[in-house]
Amino acid sequence: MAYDYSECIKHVKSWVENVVQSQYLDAYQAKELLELDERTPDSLFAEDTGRPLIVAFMGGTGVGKSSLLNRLAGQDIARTGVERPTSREVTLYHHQDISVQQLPEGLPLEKIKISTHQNDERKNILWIDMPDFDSVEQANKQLVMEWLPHIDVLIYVVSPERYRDGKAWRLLLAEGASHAWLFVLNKWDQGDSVQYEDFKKQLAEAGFTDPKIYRTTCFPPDSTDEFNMLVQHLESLSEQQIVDELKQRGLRIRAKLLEEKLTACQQNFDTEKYEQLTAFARQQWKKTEKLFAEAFRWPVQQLAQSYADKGGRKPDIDLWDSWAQSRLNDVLDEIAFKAEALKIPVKPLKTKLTELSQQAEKTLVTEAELACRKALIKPGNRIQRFLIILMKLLEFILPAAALGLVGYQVFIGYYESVEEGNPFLGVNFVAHSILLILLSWLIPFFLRKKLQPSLKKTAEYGLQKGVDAGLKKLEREILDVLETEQQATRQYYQQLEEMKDKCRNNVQQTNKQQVKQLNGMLVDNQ
Ligand SMILES: Nc1nc2c(ncn2[C@@H]2O[C@H](COP(=O)(O)OP(=O)(O)O)[C@@H](O)[C@H]2O)c(=O)[nH]1
Ligand SMILES: [Mg+2]
Repeated sequence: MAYDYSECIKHVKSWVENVVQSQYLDAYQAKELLELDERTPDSLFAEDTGRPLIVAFMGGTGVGKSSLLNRLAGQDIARTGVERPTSREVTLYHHQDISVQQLPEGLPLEKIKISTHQNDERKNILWIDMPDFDSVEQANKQLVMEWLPHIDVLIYVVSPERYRDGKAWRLLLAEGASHAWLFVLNKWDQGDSVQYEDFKKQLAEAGFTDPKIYRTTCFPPDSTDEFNMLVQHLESLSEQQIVDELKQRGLRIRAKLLEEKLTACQQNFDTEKYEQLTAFARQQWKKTEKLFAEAFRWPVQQLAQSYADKGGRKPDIDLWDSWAQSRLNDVLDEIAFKAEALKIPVKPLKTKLTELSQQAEKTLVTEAELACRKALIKPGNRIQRFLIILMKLLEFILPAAALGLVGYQVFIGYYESVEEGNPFLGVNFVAHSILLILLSWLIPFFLRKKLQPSLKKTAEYGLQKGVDAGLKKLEREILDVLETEQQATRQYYQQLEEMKDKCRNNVQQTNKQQVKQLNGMLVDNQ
């Protein structure tokens, strides 16, 4: 499967930009990923098939890079030190059939000089003479850095007196593993074998165990030097197979770097920290809830009294005051501070907690009012309500039973007085009957009145219940915010994992046989 590295990088970058925008990453954390390089040697060409090997001369001022290219071309295509103390331009030298369609972005065209040739034997190599890397001009360094990702083989040119030049040497150490390298010890007419051996030793320390060093003399030209061997070596590398292998190697290195950076980025999305934050939030809320429960007792009583005074209509007293708002903000701030200490993305969390804080009064007051209304409609608790209904029934049943009993006695008394001639019911009976009927009604009536809660008590009971429910709801909302944040974090972590997988799966594995021809040119065998 073709590995489209630049597509992958573009995808990563647009992902990072989105995450930065949604504030789950800050600019500093995103820097590494945003600075990823999309450039490859292939990106110089529009077509993906059959490109030349891209070879560049690199090194300090005056070591003879331009002279080497001119010697190769058989004509003066690059300016040498005689004309200009430092080269400020890049010279491209390639076959006329090759076209570099996509020059590095942002490079001024006047900084590029292109010379073409018609030698078909050298069709597969594109040569680049880089500007002097160690010159005082910052722009030169920038030019080299812009070109570097597009190069397959770097020819590190030194002279006997400057073979471990400062800036260029540091670049070799930094970029060593990312390219294939050949070395030229130019101005060999001024050199000796001690310098050659020492240079070799320095390269071994830099990671090149068996470096390919070519000793050349360009001025005056010496046809017996190793220049032709250098050219032959490069020509042998220009077979499509090797170019492809170099290309794959470059991609593997880039993919590995990308994977490392994606892994490093995953550290910003640690979901386990949310468990700690949630535990902390619960603990803090417990304290706040206790404080609120005590603090709301007084306004609840006041409010209940007002309800009673207004005969159950809604009074103009606020349950939620600035004190309550401040306490809530305090606990939310503490949660945000903790998140910051745990290195959890705090900005989106703060935004959500602020929204919650702005809605808190409404949440609590709505719950309190609702519960109060319910209580006013259905006063008292269940047992009270049951007993009240029972008393209401007894108020009817007991007097009815007493009446029945009295009626029966009247009927029996009348019958017996007629049958047996007994005297009829007396005044005593009448007084007792009235008392019985009265008491059978009065007792349940009195008990019902006693059981019936007052308007104030009913309102207070409802409001208290509502405040408790409101506080529980606020706690739920806080925990919901944390859960949402945890989910978002988990999602970002997984997206990074998917990007890593994609990048890993698309890279072809090393073909050791092909790498053999690159022996001595690579720092490691990636
Ligand atoms: N003695 C000697 N001088 C050389 C040799 N190669 C190049 N030069 C001179 O070194 C100077 C700098 O060469 P140039 O190619 O411009 O170096 P660049 O800055 O690396 O491109 C010029 O004056 C060349 O004539 C060489 O092999 N031997
Ligand atoms: Mg030059």
